[in-house]
Formats: sequence, C-alpha cells, structure tokens
Amino acid sequence: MEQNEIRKRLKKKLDKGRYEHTRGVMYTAGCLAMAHGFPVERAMLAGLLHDCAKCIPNHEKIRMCEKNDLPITGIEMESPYLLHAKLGAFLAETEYGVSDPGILHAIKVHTTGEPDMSVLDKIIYIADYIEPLRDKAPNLDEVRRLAFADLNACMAQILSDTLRHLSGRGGSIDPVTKMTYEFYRQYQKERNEL
Ligand code: DGI
Ligand code: FE
Ligand code: FE
Repeated sequence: MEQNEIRKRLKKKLDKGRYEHTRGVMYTAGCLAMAHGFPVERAMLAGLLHDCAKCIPNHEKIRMCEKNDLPITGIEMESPYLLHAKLGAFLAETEYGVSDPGILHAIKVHTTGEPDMSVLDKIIYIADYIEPLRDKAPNLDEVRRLAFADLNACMAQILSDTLRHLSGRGGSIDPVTKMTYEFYRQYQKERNEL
C-alpha cells in the first residue's frame, strides 16, 4: 500500500490526537534515523504505523488477538491496551501490506521494549517517548538530547523513568519491561566500566 493510502486509512482509524501523535513519531523517527545512519524511509513507515491498533476498543483488541492466534499474556489480560503493539504489528502486515520484518518487529515491541533491541526498535521506542507533542515525562530535555547522541543510554534513561512512573501509579508492570530495563542498565554499567 502506498504511503498516502496508509495515511488516509490511519486518519479514519485513529482519533485526532492519536493521529497528530503518529505524525510526530513518524517525523521524529525520521530525524533519529538521520542522526544514527539508519534508512529514513523505513523509520518513518514504522513510526507512521506504530499505533495503528491503538484506538480499537480493548474488548475488541482481545477478540482480534484470539481470532488471529496472537498469544495474550496474563499481564496483557490485566492491561489490554498493551496489546495494541502486537496487534498493530499484525495489522501493519495484514491490513497495510507491510512485509519488512524489521518494521513489523519495531511495532510489536514499541510499548515494553525487549532486551537487545535493533536500531530500528530503539528509534521507534524512543521517538514514541520524545515526539514534540509529548510533554509530561520527567527529564524530557535530557532524554531528547540523549536520543540523538546515544540510543542505548537513552533507552536506559527512559526505562528507568517509565518503571518509576508505573510503580508510582501502582499499575501492573510487564516482566518484559523490567527485563528490558535490566538489559540496558547492565549495558550502561559495563560500558562505564570499560
Ligand atoms: O501508545 P502510546 O501511548 O503512544 O505509547 P506506548 O505504546 O509506549 O504506551 C505507553 C504507555 O504504556 C505508558 O502509559 C506506559 C505504559 N507501559 C509501558 N510499559 C508498561 C506499561 N504499562 C504497563 N501496565 N506495564 C508495562 O510494563
Ligand atoms: Fe503505542
Ligand atoms: Fe505511540
């Protein structure tokens, strides 16, 4: 499917705020790709589609995952909005015609992250957090600077802030988010010891 076609369709599937956020992530991912020597078009397409399943009602997300044999973990049953990542990857492939496995993977892991992410995975995860319309996160100035300087250090900072935010909220934390944090914390620690 052509970019223009994808945008038109997304505009119908997303509410206004989500569409504006999506545009922000798309352009921010493009900029991060430029800064880190990654193909800009691929990063922008992943950014454009990362939240394509976000505005589907939760019960419908669950139903669609079940119907299409996408496994649902206990934590995802508790917080079904988490499913928009894996369901989004599925829809990007089946409804928007994306076949690039790197793009599909970046969409799939954009909410929790996962240990040892690819450059594109990190670009999308980070772009989602720093795009211009985001304004609530702590340390946002520092995280935005780090995003263009050092993807791994930036991951460690975002994950640390996100886990603090989630525990403060008393919400359930996906073990994958914790594992991702441990991975990038350890990575930073080892690098600092070199
Ligand atoms: O879809 P977006 O809002 O653009 O961004 P996102 O897909 O990164 O989702 C962000 C939300 O997900 C944010 O409120 C933090 C939350 N989140 C991230 N990791 C976890 C989590 N929520 C739970 N319950 N558990 C997690 O491990
Ligand atoms: Fe998301
Ligand atoms: Fe997002």
